[in-house]
Amino acid sequence: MSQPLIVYGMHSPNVRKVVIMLEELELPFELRHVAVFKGEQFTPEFLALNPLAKVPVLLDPELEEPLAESGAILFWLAERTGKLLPAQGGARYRIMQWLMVQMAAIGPMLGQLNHFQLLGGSEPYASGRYAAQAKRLYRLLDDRLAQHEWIAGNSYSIADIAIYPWARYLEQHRFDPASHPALMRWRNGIDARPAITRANARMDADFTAKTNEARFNATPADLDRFFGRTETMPPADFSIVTR
Ligand SMILES: N[C@@H](CCC(=O)N[C@@H](CS)C(=O)NCC(=O)O)C(=O)O
Repeated sequence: MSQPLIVYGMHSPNVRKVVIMLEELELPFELRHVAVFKGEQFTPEFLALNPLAKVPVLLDPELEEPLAESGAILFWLAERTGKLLPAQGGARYRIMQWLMVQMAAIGPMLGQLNHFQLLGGSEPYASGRYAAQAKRLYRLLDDRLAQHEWIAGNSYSIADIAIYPWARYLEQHRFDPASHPALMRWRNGIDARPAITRANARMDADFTAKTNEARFNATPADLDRFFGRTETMPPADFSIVTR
């Protein structure tokens, strides 16, 4: 393959999944930073890549159009190369199950916990709710990994790659690693993979400083837009639900 793949992204767990996958597959790729804290995802140029205005987005010469959603990107790259996802059989669908758990539950719930616990949202109801969801999800992972070497069974797969960047938040989310020994065994095993070292280096070199700079230079209006805080929000009395 001559032309490198291009990944639009930032320093974030959903982007890290794709960078890890590309390093595992040893495919050549370029990274392009999107300053989401400054609203670059809402420019017409970026919306043409992903109308949902989120990173990551993959440009691959083998696809006619840009591909968004990290789970779809992992799925595509696995199918494109025939690696990290069997072509058929029960193991394939077990991997899909855990990929969906990541996309539907782990990412959204831990992402909300990041917002309300780590980024300074001050809503006790919200941070309590998402901490409870996170507790349930970290417990699910630890229990699963106590029974299986890898999340979907006997082989390292795109399900492990999808979950790993989010599982790195365990301590920041104030859960005890000692209470999650199987999760820690699995996480340490992934940490030791050469592709992870390379992916971390690429993330640090191409994204970390730029994302921090965008975040610290964001105006209050930029942050309101990024966090979806607007003056038109209904009051938090749930009346909209009953209307
Ligand atoms: N389900 C999506 C989530 C992507 C996502 O939430 N991306 C964040 C960064 S991690 C983003 O681009 N946020 C910008 C925004 O929502 O305006 C995926 O897994 O790709």
